[in-house]
Amino acid sequence: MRASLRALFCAPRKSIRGVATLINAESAMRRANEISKLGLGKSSPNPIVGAVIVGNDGQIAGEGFHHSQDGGKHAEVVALSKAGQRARGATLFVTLEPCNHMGKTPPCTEAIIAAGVKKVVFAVSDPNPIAHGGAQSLTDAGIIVEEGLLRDEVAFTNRAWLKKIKSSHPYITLKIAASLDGKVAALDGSSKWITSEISRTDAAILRSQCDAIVTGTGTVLADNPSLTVRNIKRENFEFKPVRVILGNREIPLDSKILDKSAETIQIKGNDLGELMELAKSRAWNQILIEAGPTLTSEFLRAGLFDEVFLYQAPTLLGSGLDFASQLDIKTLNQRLDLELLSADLLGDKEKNLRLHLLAASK
Ligand code: AOF
Ligand code: ZN
Repeated sequence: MRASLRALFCAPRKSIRGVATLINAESAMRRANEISKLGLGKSSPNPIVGAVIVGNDGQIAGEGFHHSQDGGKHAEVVALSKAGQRARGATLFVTLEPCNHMGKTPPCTEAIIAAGVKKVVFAVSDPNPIAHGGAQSLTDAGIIVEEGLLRDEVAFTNRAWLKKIKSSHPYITLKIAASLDGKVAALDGSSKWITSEISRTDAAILRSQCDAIVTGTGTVLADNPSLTVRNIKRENFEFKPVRVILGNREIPLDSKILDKSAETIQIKGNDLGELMELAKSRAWNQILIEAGPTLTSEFLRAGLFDEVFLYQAPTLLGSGLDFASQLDIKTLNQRLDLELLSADLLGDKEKNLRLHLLAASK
């Protein structure tokens, strides 16, 4: 931690009855990072952002996160209005550099200056050319500005939007549910259910965080999935990611994916470029691929993925269908390496494994 931050906030200490614990700079930013995640799946085309205001008494005076169902208010403005008069002389911790532009809402820099905030600490500078320049405006107004506290952690949390804003392409998450030997179905095609209920609930959280869920006609015909988000309680949000079907085959009109519970878009053929164009035109931050071996292999082959969530059940399916069976790898040096980020055990009695992997070059 930088010396100046240390000077402003005492280190956290044990709470004595009646004396609340003071919050230090790192904890405040960590809190901002945590609450920013509440906006996942509800911020597109905008970023997820969290803001925490620490008052002169060293206590949290207000906090907020960005989501689209709040008139598009930015996190800083939500936190400032919660803090009210306590924002005067306070420090604002925010995950993204405050915006400097008149967009859907007025510049956050103006609101911060007007509220009498003394210091602003942000984690990641804003790469959006329209909004950029907040740090300079705040400095010009005499506010102490510090950048970079928990930068890597916060940038990882906001990785989808940061990728989208820099490349115009959405962040692509592949979800795979397989047996221990990497099969997504038995030889006869039966596949319901390989992974446990807890794994499936966990995967539903992934759905809730994405703007679109992509599958293939093969999966629609084999499994008749609805690809909706059910039973996810977060801030009373309703999650309705767009469902996208790729492929040439006709699907029955009464397929669940064609029901009214969310928008569905069909792309004839397997042109991933067309999907990328659609994502760009909608400014989606993140898409989730929940498809069978053919389409999953296509994304892997094309390098069109950023991360993989592989849910594995401790069961063997022998000569069933491999999730990457169409990946035409003939020799070891053609292999596709991924970076293993974490491996978690899900469940209690019936345990599954969740591997979180990143595309190796990212
Ligand atoms: C947000 N929420 O909490 C912050 C943002 O389209 P606008 O006018 O809402 O502006 C969006 C830009 O503002 C966004 O791309 C980012 O650069 C900046 N900061 N945006 O949606 C927030 N702090
Ligand atoms: Zn703003």
